[in-house]
Amino acid sequence: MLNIARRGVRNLHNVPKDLKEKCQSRVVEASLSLIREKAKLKGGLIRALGGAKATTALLGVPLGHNSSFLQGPAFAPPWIREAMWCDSTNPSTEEGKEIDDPRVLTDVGDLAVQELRDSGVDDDRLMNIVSESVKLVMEESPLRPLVLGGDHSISYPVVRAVSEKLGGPVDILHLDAHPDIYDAFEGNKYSHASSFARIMEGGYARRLLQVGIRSINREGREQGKRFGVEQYEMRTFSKDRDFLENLKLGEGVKGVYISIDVDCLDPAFAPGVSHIEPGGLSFRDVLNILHNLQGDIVAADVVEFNPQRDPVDGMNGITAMAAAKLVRELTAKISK
Ligand SMILES: [Mn+2]
Repeated sequence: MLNIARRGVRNLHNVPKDLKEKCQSRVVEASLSLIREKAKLKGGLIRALGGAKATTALLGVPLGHNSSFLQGPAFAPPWIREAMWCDSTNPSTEEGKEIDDPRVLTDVGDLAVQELRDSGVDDDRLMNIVSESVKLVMEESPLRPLVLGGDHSISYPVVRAVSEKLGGPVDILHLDAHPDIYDAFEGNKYSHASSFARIMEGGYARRLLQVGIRSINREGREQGKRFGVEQYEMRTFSKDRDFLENLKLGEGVKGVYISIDVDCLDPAFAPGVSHIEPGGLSFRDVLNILHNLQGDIVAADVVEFNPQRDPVDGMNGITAMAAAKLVRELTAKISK
């Protein structure tokens, strides 16, 4: 269960190549068809209701095998959804949006990542499929994707899709304990520790602001300089707070993308992550940054929640509720 990377894929060695390719293509098409049809259904409903200029659409990408340590984030999306709709709280976000209004929030379900990998789809193709699924959501005005990870490797294909679909770069606000900007990690260019190197190389972001950083080495700083990344480290957060709580982003580009690694939060607030790194942001710090941000949020992701490390047996644990509240507040930020 822990090591899902090794499931499935290696059992296909004896299948004839042409049969394997034919079956793979059908699994790929079936996976994308489900996302496409759900996006059409939800988009049609919202357009019929009228009055929405931007509606947040959840898209789960349960992918965990590009983690360098644990793979539990592959199991996160259903836990986040359950916590979002937990009766212990109500559907109102802090600033008064109602997430049970389909014009504010809808859901197109999860991409069938494990089924794709079980059919032998490799990562080059899988990343393209993730991008394709994001574009299918964006096809259906007024839907805007809020992607539930998954490990942080998914941000690369998601941001790429958003930028390609909108026809230019975005500004990215990236909240994380780590810069995730290694050229490659343990030989994996798709590693969850390398997603922002791929994004910057691709020219998908004009500005990249990294906030909450407190585990960074020389390569992380050098890569940051190389790509012109604005890295705000926790050790200077008290000095940077005023600036970070009054951000204005996305002008002159296609909008703002927000990527939240749950480990940006101090482990006191969110212990259910793979890489526990003390000295992080409080939940209120993150909300202040989000609530006060000015800009058109075109898409977002919440990644790296690891339900296998959340207390209370993962059952509505504290980190699930934290991740869910981040999703709820991001929903309010995106929808209009
Ligand atoms: Mn991280």
